[in-house]
Amino acid sequence: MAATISVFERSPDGGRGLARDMGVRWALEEVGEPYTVRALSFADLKGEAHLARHPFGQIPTFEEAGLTLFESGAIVLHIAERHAGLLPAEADARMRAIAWMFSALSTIEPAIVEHSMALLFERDRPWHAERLPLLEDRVHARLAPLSRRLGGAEWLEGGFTAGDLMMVTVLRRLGRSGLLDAYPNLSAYVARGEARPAFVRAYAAQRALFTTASSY
Ligand code: GTB
Repeated sequence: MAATISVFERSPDGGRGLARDMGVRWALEEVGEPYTVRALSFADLKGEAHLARHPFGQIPTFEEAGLTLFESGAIVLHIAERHAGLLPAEADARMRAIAWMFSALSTIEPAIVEHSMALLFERDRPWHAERLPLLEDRVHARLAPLSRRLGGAEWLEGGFTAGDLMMVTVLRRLGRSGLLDAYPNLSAYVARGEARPAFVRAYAAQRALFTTASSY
């Protein structure tokens, strides 16, 4: 039976694929697994039915054959563990790819999220202009070593892995901030990820929700 994932009925990103269902969709497309979508309003997210799936009332969730999961990283790891194509077979290489997934979510993403939250919600605060450069510095403190490590390689550990999928997904959240521009190899890395046929299909699928009628 196909997996079901929960997604925003209408993502605040306007269809740019920046919400966390994007990585899950991408992983499912990479391994060729079909899935169905439960599109939820913000009210649905906090209703009892969804809170039973996700304790924090968020997207994404994943359900398949009696298993219900939340946390996009755990979901992508689950997909990668059970299907060929996203993790190397050799044990050490496999762990290195998983380490990059953790790195994307716990080392790189927090600085990016903090920066984007400041742009979205703190522009009218008196301290915004003073705080923003500090947040930009924190993003650069993560991007510079990542850029150095990637160097001229195509992917972080040999072939494309779930580590790259998660890293590209996280870097895409920099959106139009321009912060990636100082790192041409990281910009090219993100573009390579976005050019993968599985990414293109996942992006089109989330965007399709914006061509159908909205409830708000
Ligand atoms: N750690 C969890 C995971 O990785 O799954 C975090 C899940 C999460 O933050 N979900 C967000 C959510 O459900 C959506 S993705 N928020 C609703 C709520 O908490 O009530 C975060 C997100 C939202 C919007 C944009 N955007 O518009 O660009 C980007 C990312």
